[in-house]
Order: sequence, then structure tokens, then C-alpha cells
Amino acid sequence: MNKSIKRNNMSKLLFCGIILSCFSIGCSNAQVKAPAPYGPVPNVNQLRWQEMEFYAFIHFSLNTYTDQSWGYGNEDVNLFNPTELDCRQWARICKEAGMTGVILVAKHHCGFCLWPSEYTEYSVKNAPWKDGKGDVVQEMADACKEYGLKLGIYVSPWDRNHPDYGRPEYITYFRNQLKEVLTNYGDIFEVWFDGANGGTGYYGGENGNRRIDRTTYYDWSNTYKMIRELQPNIVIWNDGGDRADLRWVGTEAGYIGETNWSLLNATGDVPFEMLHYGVEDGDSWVPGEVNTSIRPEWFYHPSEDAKVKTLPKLMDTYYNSVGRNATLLLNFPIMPNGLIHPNDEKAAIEFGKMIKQTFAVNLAEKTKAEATNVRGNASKFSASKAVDGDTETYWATDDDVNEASLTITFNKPTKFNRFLAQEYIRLGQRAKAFTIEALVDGNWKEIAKATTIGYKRILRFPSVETTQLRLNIIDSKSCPVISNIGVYDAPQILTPPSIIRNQAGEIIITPADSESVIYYTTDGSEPTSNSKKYSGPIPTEGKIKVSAIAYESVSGKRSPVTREEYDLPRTEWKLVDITDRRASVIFDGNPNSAWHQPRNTRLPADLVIDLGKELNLSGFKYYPDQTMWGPGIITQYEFYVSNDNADWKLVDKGEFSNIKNNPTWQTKKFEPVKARYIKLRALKNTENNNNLGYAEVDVITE
Ligand code: FUL
Repeated sequence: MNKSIKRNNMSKLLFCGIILSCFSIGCSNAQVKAPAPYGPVPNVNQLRWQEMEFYAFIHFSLNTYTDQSWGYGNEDVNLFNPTELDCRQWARICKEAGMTGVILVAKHHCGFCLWPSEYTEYSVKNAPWKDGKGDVVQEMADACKEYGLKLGIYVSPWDRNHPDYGRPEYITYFRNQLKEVLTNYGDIFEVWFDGANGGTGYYGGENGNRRIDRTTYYDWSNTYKMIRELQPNIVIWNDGGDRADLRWVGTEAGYIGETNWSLLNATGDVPFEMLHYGVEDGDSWVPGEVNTSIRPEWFYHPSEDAKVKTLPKLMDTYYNSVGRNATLLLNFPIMPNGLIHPNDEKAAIEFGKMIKQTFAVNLAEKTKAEATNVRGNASKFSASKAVDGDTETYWATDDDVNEASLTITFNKPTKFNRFLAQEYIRLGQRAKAFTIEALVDGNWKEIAKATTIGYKRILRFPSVETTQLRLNIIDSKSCPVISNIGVYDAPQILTPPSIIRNQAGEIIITPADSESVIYYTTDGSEPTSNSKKYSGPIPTEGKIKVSAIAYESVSGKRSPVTREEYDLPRTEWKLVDITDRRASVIFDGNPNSAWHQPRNTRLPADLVIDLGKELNLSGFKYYPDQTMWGPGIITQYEFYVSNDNADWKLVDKGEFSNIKNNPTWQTKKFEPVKARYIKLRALKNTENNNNLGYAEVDVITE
């Protein structure tokens, strides 16, 4: 036997001896070391931020007065004159909704500053509001202090007003502005750099197209350095350029991937999919923040007053963000008068109440918990640490274990429909797959399964009643480390039905479940269980407002109201020169069906429609393909009308701003004109290629 093998065997014996004596006499806590961190871990700023969970975005600018999504940069500062601006109202609503902070859009893409910046004339200092003496950022900072909220700031890197945008001088300007907002308003918890850049803009009167190389132009690393010096506790969000502390999740629709790693690679471009799911073996901790608006759009548009998200929709958003290891950044658009609309206020407060009510009682807390493996058998890592109500303590297993179960025994049969788990992320994100089982009639029955956990994971399932619940970690990158388990009985809420009007003009209402009954109105009034009962497609003519609710007779519960408004039916519409019969989905009312132009199409390309008769037109609507990252989304368009399909008149042209990130209905108005034919000409799409798709096209008539 050679010497090294002998030494090896000796040390093995010694090791076994220690293990054996540990098991026979029980290891003292002091002897058992905590698991070593696995992979990248969050820094203190990221940890503090993650615990904020739910906070607000505020969009308010000149766009508010022009009904736009993106200002061009030449909008008149005199438009900014809110008569009732009250940041205390915004802060109160955020607080009542259970939010922990507010990120104010201090400068959007149009370049107008909500603070009196020393470096530009395009700000509140030249607006009539408060005779140019106002400062919205200051008022927001004061209101946040009063209501115990943290303040964050959005400063758009793309500036469609500034003459130097695209040149090196602009970077100095941008940094000077950042210096102002990060020096003069107290602690800032997060700074937000949106990567949008549509190219065109006013640019000090040039009205041109300024291209930048987003990987080099902003020189982010030096800007980050300056930010961290000014605000050492800040987290930086950036969806372009250098990797920041937080990441975008690839959509503004309000959800992140079911699998969600808080990891990315520090260098290299990130495809959308990776933003949505994270990178399992990424080398940097970059957690996701789900940003979405309480209405379809970010800025206020009166036409969306009935489109404020319902409670079930907002709860879905919560489960698909906070419940999937992300935070939720929920936007309020501010009205021209300077206030949050009452519909948004009501929805946000109801939402906050429902979150509070759902998670008020943790049925797992202080229950009996046992695990198949406990690290070194030490009580400080026992299963009970996951149900002690303290997220600083945790259940951990031995290092070589990546599959383990934890069983909770309730002291009486307990009914629940939500399960929550948290990893102690200071030691890294570990779990890759897990299941939940309940003991039903003496057998273990799987009630839910999922992939990653991270900071917080919440699963929803139909109610079960049981005395025992088991969490099985079935795969983990390293030994499981679970700091908290929650079991809850969430109140049931009915999801509102969906409404469409098909090409024949029939209204079709679909409930979200099979048990509820639908009641509806067609005159704009509030539906109740005394309204008409829906039993099948409703033939309609002309302009119409349809409202519907789902109602459950046993519980007496009713859903929020779905409201839709329709212009004239598209019964006689025909596509000109398109023989593909599938193309009729453009008029079928179904937002989820889309048609794409043939592969050989080259932009600019037209969609020509014969309306069947002359109509008095005053606008049109375009709804893009809703498939996630779907192809063929138009960004630049021209819209023509004709009476004979030969002589065409251009009535509108422009951009569908922000359509890539937020592919909602695009509504464009123009001077009323009589015509029988319409032509939507696509000049450019989001992918800079020749794909062209449409889910719906409609018109607005006088
Ligand atoms: C986007 C912007 O282009 C929108 O206007 C909005 O500010 C949103 C939060 O980020 O990408």
C-alpha cells in the first residue's frame, strides 16, 4: 500500500468517527457550520430592495396633456398646468395599497423635466404651473417622507428634446441632470433607465433621426460609478447597455417566468427569453422587477377610464411577480389635473386589502415540522426554522443532499389553497424543482409542483383540507436552505368574463369558469344579477357599449365588471387583394388570433380594406399580434382613405410608441373624412425586417 492511500484511509476513518459520534451524542449547534454560499449572492442593496416587494411607478409629463405615449420633444411647456396637483394624494394611495415606495418619472423620453433643472429650459420652471416655481420631484419627496415611502427616480436616457442627443456632449448633460436628482432630494432607493429609443425626435429643432450604439454611447460604467458615490444605498435598473443591479423581465404585461433565476451573466447581450427566466448558471445576481401599469398604458388617457385592471387581474399580476421571485412595480398614470383617477385609486386600494387579507394568517406558523434531513442534525437548522415566523433562520440539509422533504402536521384538519416558500437567498438561489403533497384519505396526493423558489414563491391550487402537508425539494443546485414556509386560505374571487364582437356583429361573452352565470347590459349601465342573462351570441347593430359580470348563485359572489365599447360592426368588410382566407381573423374580434402577410412581403407594405360602404371616418385602431414577442409588430405607419380604391388620400402618419414592450390597442384620430376604402401602410416594424402581422384592425366613425 503506498503512503498516500494509507493516509487517505486513515483520514476517512477519522471522519467517520466524528460523524458517528455526532449521530450518537447529537452535534452541538456550534460544531455545525452553515452552508457555504452557492453561486452569486445578492448584495445588501439588492436584499433591501427585494424585501420592498411592491411599489409604485408614477407617469406624468407633457404626454398627459397631449394624450400620447411618447412625446416628440417639441410639446409646448405651457401645457403643463395641473390645477389640483397633489403628491400627497399619490402617496396616500400608495400607502393604503400596501406599497413600500414610489418611482417617479422625473423625465420621460420627451425630455421635459418635472424638476427645475439648471441645465435645460424644458422643465417645470418655464411652465405656468405655480408660476414656474413648482418642483414635482420635491413635492413627491416630501410626500414620501410623510407617508413612510421610499423614493425612486426614472430619468430617460433617450431625450427627444435635447439638441445634443446622440453626441458626446449629451452624456455630460445627462450626468448633470442625474447629479441634480440624486443630490437634492434625499435618499433615492432606485434609479430607472429605460432603454427605449425610437430614433426620431425634435432634437432642438432638427426634427431628425438620431441613432446611437446602445452598448457604448452612454458609457454606463462611469455613470454607475457617479450614481453609487452620490447614493451608496441605491439599486440601478437598466434594460440596455451594461448590466445593472436589477433586470427587466422582457414584457410590460405584468409577469415573469414560472422558472425565475435571479441570475444573469455580467457580460454579453441578453435575449428577451433570458430576461424573463434568468440564467440558471449566470455569474451575477441580477433579480427581476415586474413593471406594469394599472391600465393598459403608462400615461393617462381618458379613453382607458373603464380599462383599469380588475381585482382578479391585479391578483394574478401579484402571484406572477412577487409570487415568482420578483418585485412588482405598479404604475399610476396621473390625470391632467394632477391627481390619480378615482377608478385607479379604488382598484389599487382593493388590491392592497386583498393581499393583506390573503396573507394575514399563516396556517403553517408554529406547526410541527419534520424533515428527512437536517444539517448535521443540529437544531439551529431544523425543519421548525422554516415555520418559526423568522426569515433570518432557516432549515438546511447536509451538503451532499439535493433532494429532501419537509412535513408539516397541523393540529386539526386545515383547509388552504396557497403555498409560499422562501429561500435564504443570502446563501444563493438553489432549488430547481419542488412539489407539494397533502395527506388525503391516508395517501399522499400531489397538489402542486413548480421549479425555482428564490426570495419568495407562491403557488395557487384548488382548496384542500388535510392534517399533513409535505414539501419535496426534488432537485436543487446545492443543499436546500428554506427560511420560510407559508400556508394560506385565500378568499375566492370571481374572474370577470371576456367580451368580443365578431364580424357578424354578434356579442360573445365567455366566463372564466364553468360554474358562474353571466349577466349583461348593452346600454352602458352597471350589470347586476337582475340584468339580462347571457345564453348565447347576441346579434347587435351600430355602436354599442357592453358590460358583463360573472355571478355565482350559491355564494352570491359577483365578479368585477368587464366593459367593452364597439364602433360599427365590420359585417361588410373585405380585404382587398388578399386571397388567404385565414386573414379574416383581423376582423373576428378575437384579440388572440393574428394574421401575417406572406413571407415575400417587403416593407413598406399595405393592408387595404373595403368597408362595404362609405363611412364618416375619424380614426383607426390597430391591435398587434399578442403572442409573446410575436413577429410583425408595426411601429411606423401611414393611413390612407379612398372612395374608389384608386385615388388615395393620406390622413394620418406617425409612430405606434412603445408598442414593442406594451402591445396594446393603438388608437389614432384624424380629421373626419368620408371614405369607403382604407389603407394601413406599414413603414417599419419592431424587428427591423419585413414581418407584418395584425390581430385586429378597426375604425372610429363620427
Ligand atoms: C417603456 C417606456 O418607453 C414607456 O413609455 C414607459 O415609461 C415604460 C415604463 O417603459 O419602455
